[in-house]
Amino acid sequence: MRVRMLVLALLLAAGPAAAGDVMIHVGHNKLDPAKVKIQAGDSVVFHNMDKMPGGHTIVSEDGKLKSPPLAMDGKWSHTFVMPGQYKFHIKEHPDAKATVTVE
Ligand SMILES: [Cu+2]
Repeated sequence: MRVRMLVLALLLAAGPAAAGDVMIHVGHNKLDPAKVKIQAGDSVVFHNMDKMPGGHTIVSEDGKLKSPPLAMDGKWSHTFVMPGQYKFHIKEHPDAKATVTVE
């Protein structure tokens, strides 16, 4: 009984990583996956996997969204409330692009 409650407490402590959230891995010249589809209200987490002097910065094509510079293992999360297509690239690697489709 006591063990079961502990397990439940640990599950709750794992936090509100909502079911619809997706992760995009950030690397040198790479956003992976390059295309993700989510529902309005879901979040996308950009997770930097590579060490880069000055960090990796995620920017939207229209310039409206911008992460802080992400150090190695740094994460940036954005919640998308409006349906649409959002294109991103890595500031330091402009050819590394990703598209977030919000339904
Ligand atoms: Cu890099």
